[in-house]
Amino acid sequence: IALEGELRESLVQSQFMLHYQPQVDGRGCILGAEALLRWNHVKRGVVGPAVFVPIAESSGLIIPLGNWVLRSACVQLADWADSPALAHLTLAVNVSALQFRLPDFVAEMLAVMKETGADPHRLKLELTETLLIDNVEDTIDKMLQLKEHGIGFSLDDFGTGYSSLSYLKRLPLDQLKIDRSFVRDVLSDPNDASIARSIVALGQALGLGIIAEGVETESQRAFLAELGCDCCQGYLFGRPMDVNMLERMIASAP
Ligand code: G
Ligand code: G
Ligand code: NA
Ligand code: MN
Repeated sequence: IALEGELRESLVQSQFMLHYQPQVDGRGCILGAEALLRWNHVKRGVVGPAVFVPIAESSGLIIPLGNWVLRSACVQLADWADSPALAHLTLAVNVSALQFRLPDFVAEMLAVMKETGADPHRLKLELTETLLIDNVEDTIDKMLQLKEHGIGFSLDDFGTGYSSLSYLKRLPLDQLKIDRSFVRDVLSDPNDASIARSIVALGQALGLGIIAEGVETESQRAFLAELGCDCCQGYLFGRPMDVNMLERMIASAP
């Protein structure tokens, strides 16, 4: 409850920021980044979303906060578009199911794109399987409307939730994200290896891109590449970092 009040106050005082974690292709080239929300708390220091997103969701603050995230991400995309070295970058943004379910989410998203001048083709929304539990029709409808404008969709934390394969088939997704809980022990746990292999096969069968998250070692990367998953995100390539660090990293890439 104390945190809820502080969250509300922080939104007013703009104590939030986005960090960016690189997403790379099979050659290690940075294709883009995932935007990850951070709370720069006056006393606690930098607080991660695992702590405050649940509170923001239960209090309804996730809506203004989520709007701030979308707007900030789009401002960043528009800024990159002006720089030849950065204009190709895509940005993946996490959207809470609570926000995605709002009747005016599509209108809001399109207004943000228009006001910021961000290219919708560079924006990827990360959704979670929670959206598949009820009102799948509404989810599909909204996704189709946004896809018409060029926005892409990635299914986050795939395999950890409630996804039914019949829904998966119907969702107009672009990408599946292999959850880091399967990546962690992919070399030592045959079950995790089987799950990763199955997710890759499923993605390929459905014509979807695959990205693995939580890739920390070169052997994990090589194993996933062998399975057919080239795109990766994880500490091996970079921790979530501020935008200046990301831009410097790209500038110094060979
Ligand atoms: O950055 P970190 O690994 O601590 O993120 C923890 C979780 O918080 C991840 O599951 C991520 O999807 C979620 N998260 C990060 N940024 C945002 C955001 O801007 N909005 C929402 N809704 N969730 C986020
Ligand atoms: O699924 P979600 O969007 O919540 O995942 C993003 C979270 O995973 C962020 O909190 C980020 O800090 C964390 N993360 C990113 N890369 C790695 C990694 O290589 N290893 C571990 N353990 N966590 C990671
Ligand atoms: Na995510
Ligand atoms: Mn995830």
